[in-house]
Amino acid sequence: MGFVNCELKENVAIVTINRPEALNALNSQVLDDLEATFDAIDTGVVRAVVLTGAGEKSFVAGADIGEMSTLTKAEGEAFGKKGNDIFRKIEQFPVPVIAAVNGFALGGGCEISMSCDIRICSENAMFGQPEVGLGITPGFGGTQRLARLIGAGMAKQLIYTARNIKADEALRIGLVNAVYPQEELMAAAEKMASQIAASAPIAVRACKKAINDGLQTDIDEAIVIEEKLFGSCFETEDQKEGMANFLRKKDDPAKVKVVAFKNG
Ligand code: CO8
Repeated sequence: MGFVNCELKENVAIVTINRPEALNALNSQVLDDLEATFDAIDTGVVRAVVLTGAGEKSFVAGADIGEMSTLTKAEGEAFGKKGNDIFRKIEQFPVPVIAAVNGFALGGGCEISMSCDIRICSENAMFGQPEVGLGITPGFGGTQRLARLIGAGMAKQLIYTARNIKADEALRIGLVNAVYPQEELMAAAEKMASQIAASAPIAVRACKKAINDGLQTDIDEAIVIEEKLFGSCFETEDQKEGMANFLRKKDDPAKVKVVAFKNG
């Protein structure tokens, strides 16, 4: 599809933002293609998504500065909403999304990575919110998600100074979970996605919802969210089979088997 490719590898979808001539910068068309791609993913089959950028230089170098340069106040707000709606869709996507950050993740690029569940990156990755250097604020969720991920103090420092950081610093402050040589990044992302895909899918979805929804509320409500989602797992085939397998193992270790969880 246009600026976004989607490849299915068993239960894992690999979504690639493909505008390398502009370092995968997000213009309106890329955002539309991204939304259509996520809408088209069959979550009855797909159990994890890997999001990356085409080429070896850039994940996403930001929102398209040329397109933004002439926006009016109202158009700027509408463009911010367009990006935010799509990034929120990714954040709330029923199955986990891993950002495989293969280079620049600046402005909207850092922001889209933060709407994913997990970030891993290559050694040449560079993260940052350079917007104040362009006379704007981070407008695709950066002022909100960066503070939630790495704490308000560090987020404010990075945003106010517009300083870009390399992979090792991103790892140190908890913005990414791991750093790999460029040539190993996609294999690592796909391996992690396959591990997620091998887990009980209803339980994984419930975990994502419990963590995301729980983080938006106080601990008392959050615990109730967890209880309800925990309860919803019982009487699924996966719960019955997962627990029966454990009990079989205890009874006779020779009966151990790898459970092929279904979507049920
Ligand atoms: N927008 C448009 N085009 C871009 C962008 C971008 N963000 N980034 C790179 N490109 C284009 C360049 O213009 C260039 O095109 P051309 O070959 O036609 O001149 C091509 O990609 C290659 O880029 P460079 O030649 O600049 O490559 P370098 O290796 O020299 O530099 C950099 C790479 C450092 C990444 C450099 O391109 C750069 O600084 N890019 C801009 C990074 C940036 O500031 N990103 C933040 C943008 S603002 C943002 O994302 C706001 C999000 C919220 C929006 C809310 C809306 C209301």
